[in-house]
Amino acid sequence: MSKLKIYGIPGSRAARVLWCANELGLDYENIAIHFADQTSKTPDYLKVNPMGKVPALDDDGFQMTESLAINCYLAQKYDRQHQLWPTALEAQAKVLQWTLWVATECERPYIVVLRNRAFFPPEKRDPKAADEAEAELQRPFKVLDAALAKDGYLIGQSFTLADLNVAAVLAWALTHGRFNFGPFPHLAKWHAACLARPAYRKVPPRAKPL
Ligand SMILES: N[C@@H](CCC(=O)N[C@@H](CS)C(=O)NCC(=O)O)C(=O)O
Repeated sequence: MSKLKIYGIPGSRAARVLWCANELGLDYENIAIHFADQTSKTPDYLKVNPMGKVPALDDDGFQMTESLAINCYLAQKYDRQHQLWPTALEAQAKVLQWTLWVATECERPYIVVLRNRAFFPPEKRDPKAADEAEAELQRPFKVLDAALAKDGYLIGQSFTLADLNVAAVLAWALTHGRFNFGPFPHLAKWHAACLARPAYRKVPPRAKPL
């Protein structure tokens, strides 16, 4: 059996998968494919991810892409303690609900904010686009804040893959995006606690953003 391979530099969406693999205590090789150079567009890598994007996974010959789907696979396969991946069907459905929610309701406007406040060179930033995207995020952030108000986690009273996937998508909100989480105290507290987890802190610091 070959070692699990996670393709993608940590300063990319591969960080989401590295975090999950660390939570699960997996032994893996992180292959430093960069999204912004040609390493993600070589014929060999395109066989792994025909989109030419990172991350991608190779688990002893089983290959897949999509950061949040990879995390669902890893948690279902390797979470023997059922900490990240709950046992009840309804709780598993909720993990998928929150995972798809963050991907469809939050990620696009969130990236627009990051790009226009931090990642693009200053002359290419569009402050209006950033403000509009941040305004769009108020509704999902309000929903997230309310969902966290009772127990501090998205499902039950402990950290699951739902928390990991949602927090991972929003991971650079404070460091790069300069979001104001002030109106969302439960979200702010939960987000800080998620990013303080040793498994997240083990992900190497970002050399370059997204
Ligand atoms: N939905 C994909 C998005 C992957 C993605 O866009 N990755 C970026 C880096 S964070 C990338 O590889 N971009 C290179 C490109 O667009 O060619 C996922 O979550 O895995």
